[in-house]
This record gives sequence, C-alpha cells and structure tokens, in this order.
Amino acid sequence: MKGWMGKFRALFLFSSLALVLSGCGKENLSALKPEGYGAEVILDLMILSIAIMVFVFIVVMAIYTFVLVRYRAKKGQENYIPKQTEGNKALEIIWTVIPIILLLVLAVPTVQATFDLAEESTKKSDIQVEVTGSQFWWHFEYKGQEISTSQDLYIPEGERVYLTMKSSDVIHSFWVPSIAGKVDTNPGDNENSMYLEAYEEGVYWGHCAELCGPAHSLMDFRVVVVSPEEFEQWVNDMKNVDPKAEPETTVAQEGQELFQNNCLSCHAIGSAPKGVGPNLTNFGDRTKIAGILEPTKENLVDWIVNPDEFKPGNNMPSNLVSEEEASKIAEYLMQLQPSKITPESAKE
Ligand code: HEC
Ligand SMILES: [Cu+2]
Repeated sequence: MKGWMGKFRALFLFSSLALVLSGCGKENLSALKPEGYGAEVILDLMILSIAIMVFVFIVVMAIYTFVLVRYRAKKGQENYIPKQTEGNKALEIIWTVIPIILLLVLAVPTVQATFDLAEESTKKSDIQVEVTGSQFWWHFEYKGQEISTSQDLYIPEGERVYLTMKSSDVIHSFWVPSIAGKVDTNPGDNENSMYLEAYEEGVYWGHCAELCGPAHSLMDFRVVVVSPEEFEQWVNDMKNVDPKAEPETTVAQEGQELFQNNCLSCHAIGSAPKGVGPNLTNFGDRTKIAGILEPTKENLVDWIVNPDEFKPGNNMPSNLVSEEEASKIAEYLMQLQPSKITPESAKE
C-alpha cells in the first residue's frame, strides 16, 4: 500500500512539474526553436554535445552490462578470486585516445562558434546599438542616429545588428533566447558586445538572465524585427519626433503638462542620453508597459500610481500623482506613436 502511494506521489509530482514547466513555452522564447543565427549555432552545439554524451553513455552501459552478465560468479564460485591482471598497453592507449578525439570533435566547433559569435562590427554603416541594463529595464541608443528608446528594440530582418552593452548599476544579462546567446552587461567601462541576426519578422521575448534584485524575474523586454524597408521608415519617424508636439485632445494636453511637471526629470521624450527612467518617445507603440503589463489605459494608470505593486523595488516612486491626474497623463502617453511601424504590423 505504502509503495503504491509513493509511486502515485512521484507520478503526481512529475506530472505537475511537467505542467508548470510547459508554461515556460511562451511563443518566441525558446532556445530550442531558433529564429536567429546565434541561437541556431548554439542549438547545433547543444545537439552535438548531447549526441557525444549519449554515444559515450551507450557504449559504457553496453560494456558494463556485458561484463556484469558474462563474468558474474557462477555456482560454486562464492569465494573465487579471478586472475589479477595489471597494465594493458593497448587498452590504455585506446581509452586515452578515444576521449581525446571526442573532446576535439566537441572543442573545434565550439571554439569556432565562440569567435564567430564574438565578431565585432568593422564597418561604419552597420547598425550599432548601445544597450544599457538598469534595474529593471533596458535602454537602447542607436549610434550615429540620434535615436533613443527603451524596452522594445527595433531591428531589421536578416541584417546583423551590433550591440555594445553595459549596465548603469549591477550586473544584468541580455538574453533573447530564440535569436542569440546571452551576454552580461557590466557596470563601469567594461563593455561587452554581441550581434543579433534575426531570420523572420516578429516580436521576440527577451529576459534579464542574471539575478539583479527583487524584480529581476520581471525584467522583460522585446526585440521587434521588421523588414529592412520598415526599419528605415521607423528610423526616419523616430528621428523626426518633436518632443514638444501638442497632442490633439484637451485631456491629453493637460496630461502633457502634468507629465512635464512630474515625470520629465526621469523620462525623456525624443533623442536623449539614458535617464533615470525609460525613454518614452514611442511609448504608445510599446508591446508591454514596463516590459510586463498589457498596454491598456487601465494598466497604465495603475502603474503610474503604484509601480511598486507590479515591480517590487523598482526605481520609480509611487503616488507621484493622483489617479485622476494619472488618467490624463495616460491619455497623453498612449498617443505617443511617432512611428507607423508598430509591432502589430511587424507580426503580419
Ligand atoms: C525618480 C524617477 C522617476 C520619476 C519621477 C517617474 N518615473 Fe516612471 N519610471 C522610472 C523608472 C526607473 C522606471 C522603470 C521601472 C522598471 O521597469 O523597473 C519607470 C517606468 C515608467 C513607465 C514604463 C515605461 C515603459 O517603457 O514601459 C511609465 C509609463 C512611467 N514610468 C511613467 C511615469 C509617469 C507618468 C511619471 C510621472 C507621474 C513618472 N513615470 C515619474 C522612474 C521615474
Ligand atoms: Cu537584470
């Protein structure tokens, strides 16, 4: 009875675990479904190393089973001690050389891929983005373009986009599993670099992959991959933003004034160096609010009044404005859509 219960419990535990883990299969967030060059190279290496491991496991298990069966003590051999042998040159050479060969088979493509993926841009015309990780959000500046944005990184399909990366506080790690490998962002002058090359248009999830504080698990961002023509359009739209442009409705105009008085110290609109908070130039086009909330007006008002409720320990103060004021600001922020290229149009 007890054994039966134990088995049942184990089965229950594993099936619930499977259920929970299957929740991790968010669309476009899997290193096992590569949609970019880096992710593909890395998956190939994983498959190669697993194949080698499985091969070694099978061979060892086969020899082990054979020896176990073939040389077990037979009847009347209870205290039998087999003939003792020591040193066999041929065998020793074989079991030294085979692992060396296996390691070489693994090492050569691994080292090759490491250098390949660490390639830096040598041309001036390449798209280069300076990435900064901050508790608990991401900032992006397009070098030589005077474009600043946060949370959603726009890149063109099929082109290499070179990233130089740093942190403004603690160590973070930039990871878009289905497009490329992960790279740490360090504080200070210690910059890292990598590139993204995405095969298909779409929106790809990214995560911070280095425990960096209370809201680390909520440090989500997106990579928005658009066609090269759309990307050019996006760049133009972003460059031509007038940060002081007056919104159409009176509510939004009031919101703009409230925003300028209460929020502009931390949030820039238009091209600007990284501030204390995310750049909101194209906030109306965001795929999520603060990387995690659906972009509805209701969520935005809740966020503005009490950001700590959604991302514990984040650096935006709560209760800066009343709910009524927040609602006006939300009206203003949601119409900040300078670009005709939105993630929705990118998905089609
Ligand atoms: C002291 C600096 C500071 C002030 C003042 C401030 N914020 Fe923030 N804000 C931040 C930080 C930091 C974040 C990033 C939070 C995170 O995701 O961890 C943020 C995030 C946001 C976001 C999400 C941005 C995105 O890209 O999704 C919105 C919207 C926002 N703030 C609106 C406002 C509004 C409206 C005000 C004025 C009432 C305001 N903030 C005042 C620091 C500030
Ligand atoms: Cu982080």
